[in-house]
Amino acid sequence: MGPTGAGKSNFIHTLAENETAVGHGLASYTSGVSAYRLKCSDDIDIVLVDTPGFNDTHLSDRRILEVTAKWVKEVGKRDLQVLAFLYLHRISDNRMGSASRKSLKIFQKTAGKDFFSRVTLMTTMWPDPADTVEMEESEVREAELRKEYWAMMIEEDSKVERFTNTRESARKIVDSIIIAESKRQWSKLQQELVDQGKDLPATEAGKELHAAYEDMVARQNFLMQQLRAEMEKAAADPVTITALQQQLRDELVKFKNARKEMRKLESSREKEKHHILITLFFNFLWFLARPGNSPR
Ligand SMILES: Nc1nc2c(ncn2[C@@H]2O[C@H](COP(=O)(O)OP(=O)(O)OP(=O)(O)O)[C@@H](O)[C@H]2O)c(=O)[nH]1
Ligand SMILES: [Mg+2]
Repeated sequence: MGPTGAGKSNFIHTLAENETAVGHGLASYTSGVSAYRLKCSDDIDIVLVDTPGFNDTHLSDRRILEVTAKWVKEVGKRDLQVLAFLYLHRISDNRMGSASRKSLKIFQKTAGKDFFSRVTLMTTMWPDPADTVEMEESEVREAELRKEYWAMMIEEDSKVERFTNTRESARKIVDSIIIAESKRQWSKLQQELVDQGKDLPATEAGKELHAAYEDMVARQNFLMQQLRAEMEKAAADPVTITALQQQLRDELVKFKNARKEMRKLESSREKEKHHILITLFFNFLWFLARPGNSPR
């Protein structure tokens, strides 16, 4: 798992030397969950699962979580468990942007704290070691990730690995996971969906994404208020007004989209509760309105 363009498909492609779809350019690539079988030894086969990354250019984050959850649930029903998670991060990113932070938070809720010991935090896109300046900068970023963003997971025994874009490097990482995995344990999302029968919005990962949409809706709202205030000030300047109107229209589209996605993520149980209350209320009104019950 990991944000779009982190190198998930490329890692599997390098390891399994198969027809995995690897993206080119800046657009997101993988749109569904796909599984690839890899023979590690005579008696060990592993299945590598590729997922679409958050902040995809084509799919909403809600859809991505849904697609992933569906897969996790299906395999869970067949009593198959996720053995380990690999979470990928581009070391070439020179700052931890909001998209990467959101992706990490949702991932943490997907795995659950009890599963952190089975997570490998893997950095991709390492520079050529001969480029000492780039290498030093990347190492500083890796130290920062360890100290700040990944600290809580490392404390719970998540591993940190560097992927250097070779088959040997990929194999070394997978081998260390296989060696470490002796105990069976369910990931948080799988426990919630299969064992506890929760629907996606009621899971920790679903709630985290809902909170991210809430923030987005509030931010968009604030931006629109600012634009409206600016329009009032610029009332005498038609060119500025036209430009601000266009900006406002764009923000409104983003606001509506975020609100729509957020509502879709509202627990169907919550909706059910509201439905029951409304039905009870109308039944009560109907009871009052019956001739025998009408006030004298
Ligand atoms: N140099 C280098 N390039 C990489 C590495 N990992 C991925 N790439 C390149 O980065 C681009 C994106 O990689 P993908 O594997 O498609 O990314 P992804 O995480 O699967 O992205 P989505 O499918 O959109 O979620 C591709 O052009 C890869 O070849 C790496 O470690 N080093
Ligand atoms: Mg991909």
